[in-house]
Amino acid sequence: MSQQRAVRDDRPFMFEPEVETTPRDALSALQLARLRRTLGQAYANVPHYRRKFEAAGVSPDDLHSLADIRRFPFTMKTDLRDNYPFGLFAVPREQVVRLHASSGTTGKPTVVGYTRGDLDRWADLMARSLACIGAMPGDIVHNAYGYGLFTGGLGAHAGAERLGCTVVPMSGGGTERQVALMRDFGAQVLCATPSYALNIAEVAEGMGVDLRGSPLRCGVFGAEPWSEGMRHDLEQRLGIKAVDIYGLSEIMGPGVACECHVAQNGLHGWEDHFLFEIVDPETLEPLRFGEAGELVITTLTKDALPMIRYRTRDITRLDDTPCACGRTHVRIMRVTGRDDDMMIIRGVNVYPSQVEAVLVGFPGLSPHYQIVLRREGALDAMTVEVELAPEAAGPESARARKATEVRHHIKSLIGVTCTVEVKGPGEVPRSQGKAVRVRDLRKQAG
Ligand code: DLL
Repeated sequence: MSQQRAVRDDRPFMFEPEVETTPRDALSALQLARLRRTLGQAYANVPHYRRKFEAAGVSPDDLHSLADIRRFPFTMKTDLRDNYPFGLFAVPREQVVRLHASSGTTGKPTVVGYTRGDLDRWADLMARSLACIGAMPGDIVHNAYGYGLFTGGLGAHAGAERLGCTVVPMSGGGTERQVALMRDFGAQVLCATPSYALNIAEVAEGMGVDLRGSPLRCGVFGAEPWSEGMRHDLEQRLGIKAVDIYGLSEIMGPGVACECHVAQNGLHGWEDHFLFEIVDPETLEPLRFGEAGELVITTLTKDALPMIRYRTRDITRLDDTPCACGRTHVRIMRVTGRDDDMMIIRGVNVYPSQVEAVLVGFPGLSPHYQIVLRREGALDAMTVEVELAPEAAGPESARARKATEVRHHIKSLIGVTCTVEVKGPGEVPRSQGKAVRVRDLRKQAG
């Protein structure tokens, strides 16, 4: 009971209330001091940064205000690859107690490392994020993020333990068993990618397990773009509050930013540990609060792998207006896609999340979809494969009518002409982690 009351209070439960509500000017002063230290460490200990700073004609002594960060060069994923595996570490490798890596579709993986102190701060930030999302000490946390080189599983695990929760370390896959254990243990919090959470909801329905009537209260969903429609669908099917969490391995992992369950409107970026900027992805000029562009992050407390002005490729905007939850940290609005996920179909720029926004909640459809890209002559062509809802199954002619309807909606809402294939229930592959939204057949076709 007391847990439920705390969640409904005007001032919600916070893991580190003083830091989370620090006035913005004090937060900026803290950022400046920590930024000086980080730039100094990068310059002194990482030859790559020293070379890049010197080529740009700057040194850490040139930083007098936070705005001076703009004089420093950007860091990109290619810098990590070029220095594979450990070349960007700012401490001797022996002080690195954990490695993670992202597979990457081409070439070498991106390797990241953590000192014991880095892991400690990550666990604190994840505990802070989980509490922000609505988890409470004592909750049973069912963690279906993948364990291993991916940061999701171990990141959420450490945070839940730090918050004082009981963690069930499931990882992804074996969905029927996941549902059975969620029911048997009475999980209150589910950590998963939104696409895998949808898979879990569907399997539970198929097994006749009503998670809506279970103690499950909140979903900690991230690691891939998702839409408001998907949020609504997950909340209805699971009987929870579905809350967004953001992060990336290069910066830390999950817990760089998360929504609060109070407003569910933008993700608080933890500014005592990170400096956030938005730049125009073409000109790289800084943009103001409210303007959409590429998110650039500088770490302020990472020892093993300081990142200076890391270009995330994620497109979003920042909002520094006060939030109903009382937290003062800037809000990063929902990341709708990466600029490298953008497709250009007959001259129109399209993100997969725009297609999702049309499909989720569309009468008679399930929110399972894939986008297939093919080459037709000199042009790229897009086929959207989407599934009929089980209760909407009907004759072939009904499917064809549904496909025409969806095609018209995509044309009128996104402005792009595509083919739509309506598949039978279960025919679109299910996700066990990050969903594969786009199948690109253009290269195979030659
Ligand atoms: O996905 C870390 C994570 C794990 C975040 C669990 C949240 C929950 P990476 O595998 O390095 O790390 O992928 C990072 O995933 O640059 C975004 O493009 C995307 N991404 C992560 N969270 C979100 C989100 C983890 N909430 C990349 N919304 C990022 C949209 C997201 N995209």
